Amino acid sequence: MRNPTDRVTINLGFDPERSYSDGYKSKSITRAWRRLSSLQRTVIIAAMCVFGMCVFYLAPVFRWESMGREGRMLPRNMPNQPVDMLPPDVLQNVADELEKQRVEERRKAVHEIQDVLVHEEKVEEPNVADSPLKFDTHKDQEQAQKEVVAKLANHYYRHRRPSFQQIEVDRSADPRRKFEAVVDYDYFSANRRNNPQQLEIIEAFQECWSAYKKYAWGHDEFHPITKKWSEWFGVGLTIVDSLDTAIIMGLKKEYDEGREFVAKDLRFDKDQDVNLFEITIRVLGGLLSSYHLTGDEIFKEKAVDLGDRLLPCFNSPSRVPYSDVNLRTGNAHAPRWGPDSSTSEVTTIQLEFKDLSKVTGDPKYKDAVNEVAKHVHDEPKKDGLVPIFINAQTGKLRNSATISVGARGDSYYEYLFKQWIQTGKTEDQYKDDFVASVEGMKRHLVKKSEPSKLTYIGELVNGHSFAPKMDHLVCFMGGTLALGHANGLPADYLELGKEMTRTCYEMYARMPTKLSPEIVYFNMATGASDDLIVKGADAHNLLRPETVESIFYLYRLTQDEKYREWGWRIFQAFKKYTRVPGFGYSSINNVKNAGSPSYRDKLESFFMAETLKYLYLIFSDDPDLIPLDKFVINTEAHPLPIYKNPI
Ligand code: DMJ
Repeated sequence: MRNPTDRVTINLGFDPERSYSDGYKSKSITRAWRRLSSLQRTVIIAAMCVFGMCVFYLAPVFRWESMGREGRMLPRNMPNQPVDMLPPDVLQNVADELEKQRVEERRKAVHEIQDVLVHEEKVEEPNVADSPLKFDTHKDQEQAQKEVVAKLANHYYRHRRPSFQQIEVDRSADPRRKFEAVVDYDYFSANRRNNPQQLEIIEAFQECWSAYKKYAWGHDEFHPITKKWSEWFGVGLTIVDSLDTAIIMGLKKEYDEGREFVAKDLRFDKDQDVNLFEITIRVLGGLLSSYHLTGDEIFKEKAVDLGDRLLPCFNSPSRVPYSDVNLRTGNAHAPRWGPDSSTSEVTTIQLEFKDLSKVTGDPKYKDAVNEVAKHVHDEPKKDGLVPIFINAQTGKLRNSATISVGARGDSYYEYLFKQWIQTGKTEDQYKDDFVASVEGMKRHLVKKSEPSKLTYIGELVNGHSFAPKMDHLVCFMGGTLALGHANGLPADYLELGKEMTRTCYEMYARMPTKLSPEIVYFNMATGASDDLIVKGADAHNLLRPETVESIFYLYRLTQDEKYREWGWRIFQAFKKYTRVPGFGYSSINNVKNAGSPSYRDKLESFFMAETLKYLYLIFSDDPDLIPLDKFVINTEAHPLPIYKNPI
């Protein structure tokens, strides 16, 4: 082995100790060179070539290493000597070390990609083990794999930090990553494409938005005939309620306008009584959904402020919340019209308050609503069915009240099922109560009409007398049952869901305007000529969403094109009879009078929040747009994340 201090000496024929500063001129170097023999000249040229090559190949490496390679230490065994003095074995060691580092770098990069893969799999992969959800059945496997790979690559490059030595993926850069279940989706991507049906639905949304903006901006509701506005909560309800529809439709301008309102003008410090249920599903739900879809903290901030102001409702002796509260004073009370709260109202706040606890990490919101849910769970019921009133003082369900899946009862059943979904099917008491209630419905409420045998869900007046009456509100049930089946509930749930959705569609198709009335009675007498009876006082249409909501679920889950046809016919009927050209849409008084349906002069906020959103989604071919195994959609059509554990 060679001694690292060994030298190769070449005699150049001049005194190496003397320098240019001693007065030598370049001429003397030329003279000295000429005095050398040709052998000496060849040796010198060869040596210079070798030296030059060494400098060329090794200097960049050593400059990189000696700079610490952006913070990294030099190879531990690297001697502190000039490069041209390193013996080959040392050079070999250095080269080996560098190679090891390169390999390590690659290994870490591979791990980083694998980490992303694992994370993406957690996020993206439908829970096929316990769910019969069949997304993308139309795609062949190869195409699906390509898409997954492309997505992973995109994700990886989006999250990669600029300098290669920083190998940790910084997930906090994208706030949406905080929500374990939410898929990355670029709602405002220039690459998004809408089909002609979606474009027409977007046009309807934009017409409503711009008329509201011109005449009612910042107020709760718009009246498109008189071009006036009205207040309910005084919080710009239409903006907050419909903002996530703008996001889902990819409408950046409308989203920016709404977001600016929320950031600058949305205030809850108001001497204003509000209904706990209505403001929760529309405003709290709308803020939380916009937060989840965009990751913008302003929505969370406002949601927390509102949630805190609603909490005094739960300070009742029974913990069943009062129906109303003053946003500024926190004074909570029963409704002006009576001592009871509606059963559906006290049981349709759970998804939103639990989500608020999840995003803030503060359990106080979920504790409040879980107590109510537990209380109602423990109350005696009629085969899983509940009367539509509950007393906040005593906590007792009013057993003499009507049992209905329509007004004041509807979303009790909906939120039983959706609470089970929200926490990844980990809290079976909700599913069990839902299943019990569906069995109760089958036993007491589900009937068939004459002559067409339309399946419907009637009511038990005063808790015992059957009435063949169904609110349009009940029409959410078809979609919820279908989603139940998609999440493992029995096949007859899907069948009942399909039958109910057909009946609800018939409630539109059989009217002269092709729009459903608010309430329908079903003919039970054999020999009757028509299944549907509509009383004069029930013939109005408020632009409600429940039927298109169910059509959305049925289309997503079965891909049966007839649901798109139904959705399109309903939308065309809305356009024909409820549109106020240039000013959006209005509820109407009489669906039985195609010649003069007569405007009620109100654009309900749920038309933009729900009806147009579901219609738009019915025509979406993009399975990543609000996937049903990642989002649970609240009763006002605001998508919230599905989590994996109890909240
Ligand atoms: C909406 O506010 C919600 O869908 C609620 O659950 C029932 N009523 C309206 C729409 O009809």
